[in-house]
Parts: sequence; structure tokens; C-alpha cells
Amino acid sequence: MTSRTPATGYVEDVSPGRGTLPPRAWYASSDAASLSLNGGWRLRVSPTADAEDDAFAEPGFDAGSWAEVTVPGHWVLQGHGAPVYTNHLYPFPVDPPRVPAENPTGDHLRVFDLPGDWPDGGDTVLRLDGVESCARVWLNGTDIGEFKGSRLPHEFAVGHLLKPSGNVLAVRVHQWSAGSYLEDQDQWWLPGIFRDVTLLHRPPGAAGDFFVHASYDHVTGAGTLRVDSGVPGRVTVPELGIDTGTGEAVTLPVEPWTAETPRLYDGVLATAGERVPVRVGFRTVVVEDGLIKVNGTPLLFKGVNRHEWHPRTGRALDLDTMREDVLLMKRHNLNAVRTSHYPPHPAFLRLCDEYGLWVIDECDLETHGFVEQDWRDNPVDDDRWTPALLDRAARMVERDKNHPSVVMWSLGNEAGTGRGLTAMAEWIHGRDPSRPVHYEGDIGCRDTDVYSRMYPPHEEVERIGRGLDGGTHRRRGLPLILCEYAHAMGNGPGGLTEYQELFERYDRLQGGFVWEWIDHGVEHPELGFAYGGDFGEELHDANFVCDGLLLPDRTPSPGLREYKKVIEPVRIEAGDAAGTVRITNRYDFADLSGLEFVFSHQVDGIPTGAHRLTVPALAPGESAEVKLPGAPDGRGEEVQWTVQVLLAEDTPWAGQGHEVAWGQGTVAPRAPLPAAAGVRPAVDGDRIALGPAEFDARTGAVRSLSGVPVKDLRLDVWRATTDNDDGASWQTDTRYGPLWRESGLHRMRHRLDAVETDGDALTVRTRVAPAGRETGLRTVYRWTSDGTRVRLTVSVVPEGDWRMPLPRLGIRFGLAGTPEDAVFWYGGGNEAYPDTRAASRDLLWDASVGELQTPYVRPQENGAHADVRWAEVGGLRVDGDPEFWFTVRPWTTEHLDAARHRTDLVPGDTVWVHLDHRLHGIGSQSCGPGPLPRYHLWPEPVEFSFVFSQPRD
Ligand code: IPT
Repeated sequence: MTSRTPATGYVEDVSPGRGTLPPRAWYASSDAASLSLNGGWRLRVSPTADAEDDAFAEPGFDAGSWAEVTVPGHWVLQGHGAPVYTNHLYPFPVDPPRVPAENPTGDHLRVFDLPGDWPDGGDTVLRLDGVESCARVWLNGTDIGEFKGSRLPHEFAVGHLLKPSGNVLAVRVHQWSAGSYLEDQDQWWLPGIFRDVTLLHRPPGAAGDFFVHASYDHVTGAGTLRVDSGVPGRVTVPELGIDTGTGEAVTLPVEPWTAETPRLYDGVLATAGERVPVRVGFRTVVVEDGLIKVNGTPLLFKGVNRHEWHPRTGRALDLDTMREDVLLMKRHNLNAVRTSHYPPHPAFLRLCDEYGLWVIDECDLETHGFVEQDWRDNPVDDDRWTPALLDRAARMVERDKNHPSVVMWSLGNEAGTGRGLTAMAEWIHGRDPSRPVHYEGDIGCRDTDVYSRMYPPHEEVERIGRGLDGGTHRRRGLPLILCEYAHAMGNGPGGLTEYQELFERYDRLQGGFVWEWIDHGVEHPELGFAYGGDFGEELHDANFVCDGLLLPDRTPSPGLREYKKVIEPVRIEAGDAAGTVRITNRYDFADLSGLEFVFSHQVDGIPTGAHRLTVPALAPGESAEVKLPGAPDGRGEEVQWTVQVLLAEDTPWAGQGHEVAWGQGTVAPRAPLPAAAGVRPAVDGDRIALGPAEFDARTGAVRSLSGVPVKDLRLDVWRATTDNDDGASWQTDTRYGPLWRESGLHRMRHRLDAVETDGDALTVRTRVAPAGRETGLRTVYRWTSDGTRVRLTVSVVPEGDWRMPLPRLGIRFGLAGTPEDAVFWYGGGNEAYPDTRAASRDLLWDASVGELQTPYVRPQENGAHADVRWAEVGGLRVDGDPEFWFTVRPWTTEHLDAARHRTDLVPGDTVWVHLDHRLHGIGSQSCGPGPLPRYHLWPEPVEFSFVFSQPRD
């Protein structure tokens, strides 16, 4: 027997690769030639790593019959094979570093000519910015090496192999490799050459690698610039009059860079061989006195975790999409991004420098699946893998070190603990002492400079804020950030306001990063957006991949608008003295001079005139009380004040007039509703008339109100459970979604006990309860009328041993209608639930029924509006006593509950109207804690009323 090492042995080799150049700074030279090799490539996908020999790499190979794909791209999103989604489970047997025999392998071919003016001399480098997960590369038939580390650049020296024309670049990409064990992030597995491929001419005397050190001394106001470069050269920054040698420090007065004031100075590094534009931002990051400070000032991160995602191209993003992300973040008051869980496309960091976002740059490392075996054999605790880990750390730090926006390095995510991580941290600290190191899994903070947690409940965050959490001596002296919190899966996240209050109350709490930026739904012709399982995966985690603040097409979700309000940089509250507002500057660095304040009074939801409010240019943290103009005479109407904070001038990220913050308060409350009584019910055969209402005499069911036919009006306690109701399987706290279903709250029965016409009321007595349980809700509907209006008072008394809160408590009924029908209401605007209502602003609103549906990728409860005084829908007006939660749908809750994808929802000819007295909170239990106890809807005796009438003109 003879054995032979397969030619594909490198696939399962723990080493990072062979033949690549040392990592270096990523930059675009202004004069050295380059050639993009993006575009159409030939592709052949084989089922295993070694199904095909390497003859395809030879010049002259005829790939005419191969498919065409676009590079950058993933072949599984271009019609060849399918994506696979798992959260933390490896989608193959765990036997490191071995991978399955079924290893889809994409042979990519590209033939290219050099441009006619391609310079002679020097060298040329081939750079691949991202290939998942392992690639072997040939140029003109010569094997130049192979590499792993999907979201990191890899370069080869290829000058000696290039010809003026007919160059053949062959890249064999394996979906699975030893590297896959290090890339177990919660996302789709998407093989391919998904970032740019570029040929870079390197003239003699080219800069190669360089390190821009630009610090800021907040005491003196001076910046110090020193550019270290392997190849000597001159550094010029004309605006500052800097003209100095590499390796030499210059100190002079500058304006510092911050995420709020992203002051960049354009400079040039000129070596003998090339000129390289450098964008210098002066800032100094330290952890001192237990706080993360930039330029001497403690930061508050208002952040988000960003995976790279596009619903058609996966992790292959174009510049416009990256810019759209940054603009959306800035416009929603975000100031920070954690690049979960790998370094992003380098252009994204350039945008962060330019527009201003604090960045935690995270290494391409996660070994989460090892948790299933109590972290046994975890590569980060196995010395054989350490070179691969160090390679990843170096590729990230070297590539991204010149970005002022990067204020922290992160070792990776969910990789347990081990010597390899320590080695990475040591290497990073040595190479770049100017930035703190982050890693959430280092619970004692042995290797890290900040204490970081994921998804802790509020009370635990508060304990940490008060320094009562214990922990190692080192940890006790460090600030806390929540690298992930508030899981934005489906409807939610709830509880943001209360987290923010804690962050603002305790210095040690320096904010956090909501999980996550965008739903990773895959555009799909039949399903709308596909999620895990939709491609027939053997193992998958369903729609856990859709947990973003943006829907997959980048439509902001209500959760993003909520977050924007919660983290607004200016707080507007009622002042202590009557007729005043308190205005607080919550920026860390900026004053309020770029903002204008517009004030108006609202009478019954209608703004009356707008005035400019003069507000002092408060420094960060300062507040002032400002007097408001006199209120109009309400004459029984409700009067509110509203202050909007707008950009006074155009900024790079939003135009003049863009709203950054707002506040609202009450001047005169709403007048009580009339009793609407006096007329007596009249029984007439099988019907009862009561003013403009008609009822079934036997059942007491309402048939019409003000001439509008009404279907199935009754008490409703059910909602199509949200992802946060259902909760994550590993949660140890009660998960109410499953409990509600188990208890039959979705199949309540309505027993009729009596229909009474006494005096001026029609009273319908019922008991609402699920089969198989003793618990129930005694429910009495009491109808009265004054001849034009009809008042319904619902009283509910719980019976039995209720051990759970209710999803909702209100009534629902059907009206003839379609999604196009207009709805008007006075009350809150944004979708809101008890713990997601910060962005709910009172106004007179109108929308169509269809527009009021939030199209969460997995359909679920959505679309409630808070504090609604009255609403008009389907030819009926409803006034609430008290205010109610208002929801309309072109389908029933039962349909919504059964739907798995958007396209399962088909409108009928009925619009279902929900008027809720109370709702259960939303929370974050799809990964974190449930709603705070104060947002639980515990059954208790309640009474609430609605007055129905004809719409007003
Ligand atoms: C946490 C992961 O870090 C993140 O990648 C994502 O999977 C998130 O959960 C859920 O969407 S890890 C979890 C065990 C808290």
C-alpha cells in the first residue's frame, strides 16, 4: 500500500497559507498603476476539493463551456449551489482541522491583458481582499500559493510572472477548510471571491507599508504626527504646513478628530517611488481612571453591530451600499460600529473616518460551535493554531491601522478562551499600543482593556455601573461596554430607554452596540426574503439571521427609529418652571451651534405655527431651561408643545432641516369624552337597535355601527407571537410566547351568558377562556348611545389562577376594506409597544392600511400605535376613553401567526381593527432578557371604553 498526500492537503492544514506577502497597510496610491480584476470570471463548481486536477490553471485551457460569475460575489448567490445558514453550529462534523469530503470547490478563471501603459520595472502585487474560505492561486500556470482568512487581504508578488497580454489568473476556492473552524460567525456560509481582486504595480521605492501615528493632546490642543514607513519618504500636510521626513514627529496646534467632529487633514506620503494620499485624524484613545477616553473625554458608545449584508449579493458590497449604511447610521444618531465579526471592506472604514463613527474593528475569528463540546479542542487553546490566529490579528491591524475611526481592536467573537487569544492580544498590544484591545469572552479581562458583556439584563448592568459586580481586580478597574445588547430580531428590541438611562447614570457604563444592523434576508422570488432552512439546509437556525434594525432591503425598522430617539444627542424635557423646557446637550464633544430649535404648539394634534427658539450654545453635558412662547387658548381642546432639533446647515450626512431630536409635552389635557347615553335599546324581532347601532338580539353581537357593518367584535388577548415572545431555546427565564400557546390563549372560546336590555344600556355578559383550563376572563360589554354616538364599555375580570401575563387586552373587529383604504388617527406615529414607545410622537397621522404593516421577514405582531385618542377607519370613527393602542391589518391575527414569510400574507376583503387597552411589552428575549416586569400585562380587573361615531369631515 502506498499513500499519497492529496494535492489539496492545504485545505485541512491549520497554517494560514503559503506564498503570501507580509500584511501591510491598505491604501490606494495616487500615481502607481493598478488594474482591477473585478468583473466577469469563468467558474466551474465541483463537489469535492480534489474532483478536478489543476490543468485549468494552465494557459490555453479552454473554459468556454464554464459558467460566468461576477467577482466580487458568491457563487451560491449566482445560481450555483445554495447558501447555508447556521448560527453557532458548524454545518459539518466537528473534527478539526478536517472538513467534509463534500466540499464545494469553485475554480475561477480570468484572462487579462495589462494596459498598454503598464510600467516596466518595479514589481506587481496581486491582492485578493476577501475569499471564503480558502484559495489556491495560479498565475500563468505557476502555483503562487494558497491562503485562508476569508475577510482579510492576501497579496502575492507576481511581477515576474506577468506578460503584456493573455495572462491567466486561476483561483481555486474551497467552501470548507481548516479556516472554517475559525469562522463560525452567526451568518450565511457563502463561498466565493467576494471582495476585490486587484493588480497593483509597485514601482521601485514604493511605500509598501506605513503607520500614521496622529495623536492629540487635549491639554495643549496640539497634535503630533509621525509617519513610520519601511521606505523613507516625506510627509506633507499642506493645510498644516507640515513637510517632514518619515519617522519624524511634528507637533503643532490642530483640530482633533472625533466621531462627532471628524476633522481630517489631507496629506501625502511621498517616497521615491510613489505618492500616497493619507487622511490624518488627530486623536488619542486611552483607558484611564477606569474610563475609555478620546482626547481626554469619556465616550458614550451609541453603537450597532454591523455585518456586511446585501440581500442580493450577500457580503459582496459595493461602495454605494457601504455609504448608505454610514449615512443611515449618522441620520439615526448612531456614533459607533462594531464590525461584527470580521474586518469590513476597507472602504467602509474610510467612510467611517470621513463621516465620523467610532469603530471597534473585530478580527475574523469565531469558534462558537465548540461550545457544544464544552470548548474541548477549541483552536484558540491549541498551539498548533496560534500561527493562524496571529496571522489574522496581523492582517487586521496592519490593514486598518491608519484609520482614525478605529479606536479599539477586537480579538474576535465567541471563541471561548485560550492561549491563542492571549497571544493575539500580546501581539496587538506590542504592535499598536495606541488602541485598547477588546474581547467579550475574556471575562476576567486578563488580555483586554475594557470589560465587555453581551445581553445582560438591566439590573445586572446597573450592578456593574455601581461597581458591585465583583470580578477580578483588573476588571473592577475597567469600564463596561455592551458589545451586544438589545436583540433587534423581528419586532423590537424593547427596553432601550432603560438601558440608555443606566448608561447615562453611571460613568463606568460607556454604552453599547445593539445587535444588529441589518436582517440578512436573501431576496427570493417566492418568499420575499429567505432565511435559514429555505434552501433545504440540513441544519439551520431559521430566521435568527434576520435580527437587524434594517429590513433586508435597508428600510429602517421601527426599532431603528426607536433607537434614534433613545440616543438622540439633545434631550428636550419639560422644565421645572411652567412654560419652560429643559434642553440638554448629550454630545460628548460638540456644542449645539450646528442645530436649530423649532417650537410649535399642537392643538388636538394639529401644529399651530412654528417659531424659532433661541437656545444657548451649550457645551457637552450642559443643560438650560428655555421659556416657551405662550400657549393658545385650548377651549377644551388638547394642547401640546413640540420642540424639534434640526440641522441648521447641510452636513455631509444629512441636509439642513434634518431632525436629530425632539421633545413633546402637555399644556392642556384632552377634555373628557361625553358619556354618550340616554337612548334606550329597542328590541325588534331578531335585532336590537340602539341609536345608530344594530345588534343581534340573540347573541348581543353588534351588526353595524353608524350604518357600517361590523364583523366579530369581541375581546381579544392574542398576538402573533414575536421572535422576542418566542424567545431563544437556551433562555432559562420563562418564555411567554410558547407558554401562551400551550395555555391556549390563541384559541380562546367566548361563552355567552346573558344579553340584557335594562334601562338605557345593552349589556352582553360573556366568559372568555381556553379549552382545557380553568382560567378565564369574565367580560361584559355595555353599550349605550345618545342617538348619534355609541359608547362601548368593556369590563374584564380575570378568574382562576393566572400564571402569565396576557399578550394583549382589547377588542378586535372586522370592517369591509382593503389595504389601500386610508386610516387617520390622532396619537403616536411610530410602531410602538409598552417598552418601545420612545419614538411615538403625538400628531394627526394618516396612512393606508397597507402602509401600517411592518413587513418583518418572518411575519409577527406589528403595527401598534400608542396613545391613540381617536382613529378613523372604514367609515367609522372611534374615540378612546382612555387612549388606546391602535392596530389595523388586512388579515387576521391567525393568518399573521401562521405565516412564515411575507408572501404567505394575502389581504382579504376585511380590515381587522384592534383597539387595545393594554399590550404586553416586547423585550429582547430572542437572545437577551424579556420585557422588564413593569411592562408585563398581568391580568387584573379593568374597564375601558370606546365611543363610535361617523367620521368628522
Ligand atoms: C451572540 C453572537 O455574538 C452574535 O454573533 C449573534 O449570534 C447573537 O448572539 C445572536 O443573534 S452570542 C449569544 C450566545 C449571546
